[in-house]
Amino acid sequence: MTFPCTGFLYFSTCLAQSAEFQQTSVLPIVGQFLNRQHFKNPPLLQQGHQVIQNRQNDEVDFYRNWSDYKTGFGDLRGNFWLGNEHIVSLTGTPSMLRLQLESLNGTSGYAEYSVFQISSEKDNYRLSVDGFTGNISDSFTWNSGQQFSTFDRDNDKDADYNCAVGRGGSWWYRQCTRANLNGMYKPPKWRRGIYWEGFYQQTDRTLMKTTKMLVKKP
Ligand SMILES: [Ca+2]
Repeated sequence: MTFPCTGFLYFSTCLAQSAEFQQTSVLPIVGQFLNRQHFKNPPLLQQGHQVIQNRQNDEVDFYRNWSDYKTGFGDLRGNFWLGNEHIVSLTGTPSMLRLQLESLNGTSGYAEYSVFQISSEKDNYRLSVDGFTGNISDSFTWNSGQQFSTFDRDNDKDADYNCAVGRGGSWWYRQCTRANLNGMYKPPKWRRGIYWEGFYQQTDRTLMKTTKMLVKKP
């Protein structure tokens, strides 16, 4: 028997089987992601969690331009960025962020932020994040107040350097960052790789095997 792990059914059945997603809210957003012409009307999170970023292997290139990060890319069954426009909608009401990280050597950790919001594109998706708890370092609050950057839209704080190019990813770079979860799928000893300061030092700088970012409602 073939399990119907495609499209909307994938999220409503397959993904929901894992313990961490037992509370995941299954939203029409999944079908819309797969059907880009509907992206202009993103639905809002109603309850539970919404995964906004997931990485588990190198099948999807995260070194993408502004437009791709705006609308989202990848495969919702694997590696993806949900899209900044969707995150704006999701965080339009009070939201929390949870990050789950796992290194190739098996070390895992999490961080939670009781405040998470990004502003509109007019303000270059500026980040507001605060209220850290977790069992890894806080490597994200430092970026709060900073606008989003991609290699083709340099909004970072370094006038002489393009952090997105230098770090091989897209993030709320400042000058530049202590976390780089959209970096290249390479070990953090490589400057453009995925990393989370503090965590990669705990894990002997091995590859960050999986990352997950979830928006939660308090
Ligand atoms: Ca710059």
